[in-house]
Amino acid sequence: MTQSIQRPQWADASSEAARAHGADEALVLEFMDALSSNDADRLIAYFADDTMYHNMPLPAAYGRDAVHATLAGLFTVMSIDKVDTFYIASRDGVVFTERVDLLTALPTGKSFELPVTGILHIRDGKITGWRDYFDLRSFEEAVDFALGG
Ligand code: HPN
Repeated sequence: MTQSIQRPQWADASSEAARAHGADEALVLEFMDALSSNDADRLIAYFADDTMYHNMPLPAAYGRDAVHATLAGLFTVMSIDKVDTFYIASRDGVVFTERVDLLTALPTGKSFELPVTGILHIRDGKITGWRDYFDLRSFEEAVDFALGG
């Protein structure tokens, strides 16, 4: 079944700012599409060795092995069903995204459309850093499951 996300009223899909300009932004949109594979082995191929991943309300992961473990751990308790990137922009290898990620907590089966601002650093076609900013409590309350411990 194809999952859909209700776009916020302010998200203008016809804006040029919703489309990738340049290789770094194209890579990030490809990666955002790949997230719904929920396959840590596939996703880790996008990352450099000296990388980091930080869901800002949660502990950061440094290095490719730690990023892989974080992704694999997340996918034991939640699925990423779809990522809708409304706006994307970049400068000097730093790519800014404004998105809604449709997530499901596996223990409860409840889904939530989580607004996210994500910043990805790209070097030579690989992710060297990924930080996502979001309201963890809104997710946890909506899906009746605590990721924050
Ligand atoms: N980027 C994502 O959608 C996955 C991050 C996990 C968020 C946990 C609420």
